[in-house]
This record gives sequence, C-alpha cells and structure tokens, in this order.
Amino acid sequence: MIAFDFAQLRLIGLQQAIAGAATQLNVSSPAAQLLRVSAVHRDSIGVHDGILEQPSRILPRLLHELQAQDTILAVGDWVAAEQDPQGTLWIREYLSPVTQIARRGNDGRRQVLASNVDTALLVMGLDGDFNPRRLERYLSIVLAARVMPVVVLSKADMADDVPGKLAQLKHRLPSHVPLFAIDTRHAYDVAILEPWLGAGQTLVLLGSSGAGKSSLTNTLCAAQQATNGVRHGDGRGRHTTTARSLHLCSSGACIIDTPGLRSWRADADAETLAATFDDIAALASTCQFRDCQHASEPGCQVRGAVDADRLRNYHKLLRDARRIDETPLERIAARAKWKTILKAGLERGKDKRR
Ligand SMILES: Nc1nc2c(ncn2[C@@H]2O[C@H](COP(=O)(O)OP(=O)(O)OP(=O)(O)O)[C@@H](O)[C@H]2O)c(=O)[nH]1
Ligand SMILES: [Mg+2]
Ligand SMILES: [Zn+2]
Repeated sequence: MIAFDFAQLRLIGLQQAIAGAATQLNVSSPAAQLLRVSAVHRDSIGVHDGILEQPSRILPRLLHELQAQDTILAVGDWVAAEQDPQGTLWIREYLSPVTQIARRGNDGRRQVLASNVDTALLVMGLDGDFNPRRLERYLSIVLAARVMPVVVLSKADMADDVPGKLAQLKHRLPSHVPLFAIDTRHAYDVAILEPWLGAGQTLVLLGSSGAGKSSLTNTLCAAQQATNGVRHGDGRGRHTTTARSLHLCSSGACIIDTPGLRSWRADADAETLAATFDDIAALASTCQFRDCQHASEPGCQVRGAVDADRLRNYHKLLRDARRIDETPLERIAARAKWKTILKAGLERGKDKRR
C-alpha cells in the first residue's frame, strides 16, 4: 500500500484507473512515493510529484524485469520511488500503462513514445510539411494504442490554400477524427482545443520537426520552451526539441512534447491497421472477391469511394506491418531464398555466355 495525495498528483494527470492500481502496489516502506515519469535521460529519469521534478534512478532489479518484458520506462509512466540515506531517489516499482504509444525504428526495434495518454495532437504544418500519407501513418499508431487523435494543422496564418488542404483531409480521413487549422502561437486560436484539455487529461504532441509542437505547448502551457525558425527553402525544422518532456497546462491538463520523428514505422499489425482504415474495411466487406485488391476487379465497392492515394497508402502500411510480423528466422529464410534465386540467375547468365 502506498500513500499519495490524489489532488496534487491530478495536476500531472493522475486518473482513477492508475490510482486504483497504485493501491495494489507491493511496497511496504512508508517512505515510498507515487510519481510520474516526466523526462527520460540517458542515465537518469525525471520524476514529477505534481509540484516538483527531481532526478531518479531505476533499481537494477526493476530494469531487468522491464527488459525481460521488452519494454522500458517512458514519459507518462507512473512509478513508486523511494529515497536512500544518501539522498538518491530509486524507482522500485512501475504500474503497467493504460495506454502506450509506440513506433518501430527502421531497425525494427520497438520504441515507446509516451504512456498513459488520453489524446494525441497530430501537428502538421499547412506549409511544406503538409503530407496526408504521413498523417495517416501517425493516425495508425495513435488509433492502434486506443488513444484519441486530434489533427492540428499549424501555420494557417501563412500557408497557401488553407481551405483546399482542409477540404482534402476532410474528404480523405475518417469523419470521427477532429481537424483544426490554427496559428499555434496564439491563445485565441488554440482555445479550440479546450474540450481535450480538461483537468487530469494527458496529451502528447506528435509531428515532424518544425511543425509547431513546442510553439503549441508554449501557448497551451504558457511555458517557455525553445522553438526554432524553419530553414529557408525546404521548410524543414532543425530538431529544436531533443527529448520528450511533460508540461503542466493552466487548464489542468498536462502535455508531453516530443522531438520530431525522422523515419519510423507504425507499431501496428495488419489487424489494427484494418481497424484504423475502417472505412476501407467496411466497404471491402461488400466487394465481390474476398481477396479483392480494389484494383481492377469487377464490382469493387472500394475503388471510387475511397481516396485513391489513401488506398495506396493503406496497402503500403499493410506491407510494412507484414514485414514487422515476420520473425527474425522468417526474415533469414526469406533472404536465403532470394540469395538462391539470385545465384541461380547468375549461374544461368554464365551458362549463356559460355
Ligand atoms: N507563422 C506561424 N509560425 C509557426 C506556427 N507554428 C510554429 N511556427 C514557427 O515554426 C517554427 C518551428 O516551431 P517549433 O514549435 O519549434 O516546432 P517543433 O514541432 O517543436 O519542432 P522540433 O522541436 O524540431 O520537433 C518556429 O519558428 C515557430 O515560431 C504557426 O502556426 N504560424
Ligand atoms: Mg519542439
Ligand atoms: Zn474491392
């Protein structure tokens, strides 16, 4: 049993489900505290008690347990920690997250972006950053984690053809995904996000570098985080934010700002992807053939009804997901098979030349 002040921890997003699980924690010491991970550094973990952030370390025993489960502490996790006589704060226990947003790096390794998040604000610039396919990829990782997505289109004040781009996304994305075009630097504009900013709510900001995530965090939290100008020419940012961090908002919500992601894949299997693109799945169920590719099959219900590029993107993401689902042994076998085929091809070439 661990004692904690619900009202104080609510400032950093404590909710009933976690509070309930915390009372079941196996900690005997009266000095143990319930804290939230607010920053993850190479050799220390920032933990927050609703008022202050302090550095802490993970007990080696817990680190091994986490590694055995192929997971790691992420910003947003709830932990039980205790100070030793030397003043070092040690994380002893961790509460399984209610939600966890993760991606796959290009090396196939899973990386947790944030834990215990209610809403993900997907920030995309209406300038050169505008890319519906990338947005759909973000949507798939967020929906796979059962987190509510809200699309925030930034730089509405300076981009060309804002109504056209908005209409394009409205036509393309499922209708239950809210969509706003704003100037992230103005309180008046960001007030439209109020329904997702209630007390005890946790939001994570995702999007490319330079999209305006830190600007939005600053406006929402009146915090002072570094933001940066965009390079001329390519419209890309410079990776101003280098680590994920948790910020308290005046509305009582808290926000996890993240650095722009460079290259990654959704951590979703084919089944979750189908759920993400449920408009396609619903229409596909009425196609004449069960394995309809929605290409040139007669009587296809999907082609024509779904944005063509959205359909292509869905198929690309599915291929990526299948690649992740392959076990390392299957990958080796597939590679060996190609080697044999290639070698046979070379041999044939030699024969011909002889
Ligand atoms: N005009 C205009 N400029 C914006 C808007 N949002 C962001 N900016 C500018 O775009 C630049 C990049 O914004 P940041 O908030 O640092 O971008 P970020 O998403 O945090 O980028 P990383 O930390 O690198 O991932 C800054 O110069 C901002 O002032 C907007 O809505 N309108
Ligand atoms: Mg930033
Ligand atoms: Zn079809």
